[in-house]
Amino acid sequence: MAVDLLLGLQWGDEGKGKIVDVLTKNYDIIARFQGGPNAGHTLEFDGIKHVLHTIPSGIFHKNAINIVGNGVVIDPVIFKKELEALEQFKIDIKSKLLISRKAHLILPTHRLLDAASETSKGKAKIGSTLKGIGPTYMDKTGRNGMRIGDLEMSDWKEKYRALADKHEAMIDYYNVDIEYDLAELENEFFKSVEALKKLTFIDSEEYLFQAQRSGKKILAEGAQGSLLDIDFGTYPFVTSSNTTAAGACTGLGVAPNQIGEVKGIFKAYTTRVGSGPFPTELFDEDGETMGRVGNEFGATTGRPRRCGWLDIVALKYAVQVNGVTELMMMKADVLSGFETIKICTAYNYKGEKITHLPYNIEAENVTPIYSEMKGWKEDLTKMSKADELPKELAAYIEFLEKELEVPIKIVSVGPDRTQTILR
Ligand code: 2SA
Ligand code: MG
Repeated sequence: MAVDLLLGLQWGDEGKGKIVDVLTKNYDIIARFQGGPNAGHTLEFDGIKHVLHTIPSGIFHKNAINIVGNGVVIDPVIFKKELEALEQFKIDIKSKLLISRKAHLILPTHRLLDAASETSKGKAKIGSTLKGIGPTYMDKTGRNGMRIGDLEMSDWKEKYRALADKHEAMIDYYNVDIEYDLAELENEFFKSVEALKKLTFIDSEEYLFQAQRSGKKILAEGAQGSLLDIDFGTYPFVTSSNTTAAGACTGLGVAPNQIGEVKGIFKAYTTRVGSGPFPTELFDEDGETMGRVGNEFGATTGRPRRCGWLDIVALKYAVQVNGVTELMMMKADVLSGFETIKICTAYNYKGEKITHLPYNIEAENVTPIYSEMKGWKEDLTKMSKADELPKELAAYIEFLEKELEVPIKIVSVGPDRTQTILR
């Protein structure tokens, strides 16, 4: 049985949480494969709005098993808070939420190192979420990290101490002014580890292998977006994991020939939070309108997101890198009321017109070339069928399908589970 993927095709915040929640009824297992508490996956149903960070977005469905895969990095402190926020829903966490022993741990000093690194960069900072993501993946690839499975060993506190001491020396090296009380942070960390240890740890690759053999339907849930991928994103303004399709293979232990549908999700416009190039970014009233109507604030940090028109050049690149087989367009409702909709179909790159994503997309090298389409005025949020959509939006969708050469199967017209149109 194949493993389907759901991935963000832009700079994150495409609406992955909502779509996983909508799709979970078709799956037995939802598995996160990369990233960590830098993610903010927002779900809305029955008048409730809930933000998940590390826990997969299938957690609200009675029958789905949720797996935190080996490619994920876990901060016990944040994880414990996520669990506490779920208590009101009376979910049987012990059987519904399984954690890979190979997932790496974010230590308090990883968070401090993230802050020290960002502070030392000044204006050139990445705009990280300060959750310790970069330093934790550095320790993973540097072969110094601590894993969930270590917590089952008797000497994990010694391992912890050695690594944390090394981190403290590294923080000193940065020579920046960050204040912290490590004893207090560690106290909270150790308490949270005890809470985490009550959960079910598994050899997730074996679990998933057996699940595939017995015909279980599995959906791998991506975090962040393709343009934040450590290899294919706008480096160095990226996150520290592979957010693209290949990341699901390494982050779960799923063989490439077991990947089925690749569901790519994008907003009808573009947003980015944090630093880095963004060719179609708007600094005018239109950008302000998108941010306000779309409520574009970081779900983890609350930072305002930068907004701009849809960038087909970048989107096509993401479709190709991921091998997307189905598209899902989110937040179409936010574009209602724009007289004209602009779509970036090519770049002027150092004086030449190009339609692929070049190595360097900094503003001094790239100017977007736009096509324009007539906008629509109708409020979409109460619509439930594809044939109700205004003809201008239908034309926009058709244009995108032609450019991207992949069908758009879902159009989302609001944050709630029910505001989802299937095509
Ligand atoms: P990090 O923390 O090291 O992964 O940051 C590196 C860059 O990756 C960006 N990044 C994100 N971009 C969009 N959404 C993310 N999740 C949260 C959300 C972010 C928030 O859902 O809104 O609340 O601010 C996310 N996580 C990481 C980050 O902005 C850096 O540019
Ligand atoms: Mg988000």
